[in-house]
Amino acid sequence: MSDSEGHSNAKRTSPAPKFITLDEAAAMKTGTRVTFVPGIPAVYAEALKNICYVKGVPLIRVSHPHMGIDKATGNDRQARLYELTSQTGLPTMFHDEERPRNVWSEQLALAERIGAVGSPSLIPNEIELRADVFGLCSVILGEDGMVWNMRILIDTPLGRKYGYSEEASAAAPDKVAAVVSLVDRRLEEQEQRGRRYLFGNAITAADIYWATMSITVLPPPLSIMPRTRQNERTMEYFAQNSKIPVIAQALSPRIEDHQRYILTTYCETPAVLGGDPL
Ligand SMILES: N[C@@H](CCC(=O)N[C@@H](CS)C(=O)NCC(=O)O)C(=O)O
Repeated sequence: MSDSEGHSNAKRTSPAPKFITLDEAAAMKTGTRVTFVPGIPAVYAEALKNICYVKGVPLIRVSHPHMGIDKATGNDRQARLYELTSQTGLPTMFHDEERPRNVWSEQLALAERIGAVGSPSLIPNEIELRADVFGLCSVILGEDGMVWNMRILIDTPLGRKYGYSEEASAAAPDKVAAVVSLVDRRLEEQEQRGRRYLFGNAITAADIYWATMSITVLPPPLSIMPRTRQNERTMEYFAQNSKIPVIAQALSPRIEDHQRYILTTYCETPAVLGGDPL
């Protein structure tokens, strides 16, 4: 889709979506089922939801089990997810009777394949552009990338899963800022050509992933990302990240404009999170 073409982000989802259980999702033989934590914009899940929205893929939401031990039973709360998928990452995606997918690149490829006829192509056919899109997505979503380093800014159980240590945490702000600056340079080059997208003259997966992941360092207004009882602390954490000096310095009006443009034009806004809206 070119700059000049309009795009509707008309609401299709109930503000109080239903979440089915993991067992219900696993038993289904048709449909696209994705795990979420109700009320929380966990960014990989949020990004996949946005990718599927752009592709016109209707999602069935599934409750992702929390990390840790269930106090009542003493069992690992994610044991069933592990049994089904040999991993515990959020989001896990089931489609029809295919194998579950839990890595963003595989989830993207699936969404591209099952997307509605006429939906934007998020993976460019042109091979150089495709390499550019996956290259940028890798430093945003991959190991030791922007989100990975955002997670180890502070010491949490999730951060420990991703190698939190005092040294790794001290290096993280520079690594996050380096990706923000890279995106800013890209947007500047595109701006000089009169383009609003990260690559070429049309939306790609890189725009959707970046606009969504950037909320971890640049929280959008409530009209885009509403507050829920479950996400208040997460959003405060994201707001704190935006004030870390090296990150604050890298964030530019261009980054903000792009985030707002992509989220309000292509994704469902206000984001539909479930949980308990405030
Ligand atoms: N596995 C995903 C990334 C998703 C991810 O890192 N999810 C985190 C939450 S932000 C998670 O669930 N980590 C815990 C786990 O994998 O058990 C990918 O590579 O695309």
